[in-house]
Amino acid sequence: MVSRDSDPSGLPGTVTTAVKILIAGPFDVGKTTLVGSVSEIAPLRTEEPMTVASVGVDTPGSPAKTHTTVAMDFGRVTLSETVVLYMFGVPGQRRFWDLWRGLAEGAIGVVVLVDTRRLEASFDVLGELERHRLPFVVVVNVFPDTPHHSDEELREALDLLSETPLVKCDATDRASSRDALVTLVKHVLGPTPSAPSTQELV
Ligand SMILES: Nc1nc2c(ncn2[C@@H]2O[C@H](COP(=O)(O)OP(=O)(O)O)[C@@H](O)[C@H]2O)c(=O)[nH]1
Ligand SMILES: [Mg+2]
Repeated sequence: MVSRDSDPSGLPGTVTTAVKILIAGPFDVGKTTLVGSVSEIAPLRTEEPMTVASVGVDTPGSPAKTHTTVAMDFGRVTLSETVVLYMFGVPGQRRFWDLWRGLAEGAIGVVVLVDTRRLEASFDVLGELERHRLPFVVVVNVFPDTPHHSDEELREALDLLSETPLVKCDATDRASSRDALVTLVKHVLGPTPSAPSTQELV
């Protein structure tokens, strides 16, 4: 086994499987926050100050929003002794869809972050994923003033298939964000011999 000290990547030598996933969702939903809270490496961010050109085009959920992700967020999290997950946060704005088609190559699936205070902002992204037939899970990022909705209400409003997992998370919380990622890995890979066992991932 290669020790962390001698391996410049910082990965345990037991890691045999690398899994790539995308973190998608509308503008200001918490993608950069989620990648930042779970990543073991300093996340690569490509944030740029928002300019007057985005006024009326990008509508942030909070007036405090001053930066936007122009290319992607990138982070890494070790899920078990054998499995490492690479996360690519992709901007939700329609004008970046050509970019995320390229980023989706080799990805096992997508975590779609949703803000239930602006549910309609997620429709475009969900539609795009269905068109590309990429497996996804829907993760509601719960903000302090998020009203309560039952899972049934949310599933109906988002028109989700019964097999699409729907979970809630707090993107600022490491454990909660990690659970959301594990939901996707389990949904796509399941407990197959080459994939991490369910127990290993919890
Ligand atoms: N309270 C709370 N704030 C959050 C949460 N997730 C994101 N935020 C805030 O929401 C804003 C947008 O988040 P960001 O990650 O930049 O969104 P992105 O555009 O999807 O990358 C930031 O000001 C975050 O601090 C959360 O789970 N809880
Ligand atoms: Mg961002």
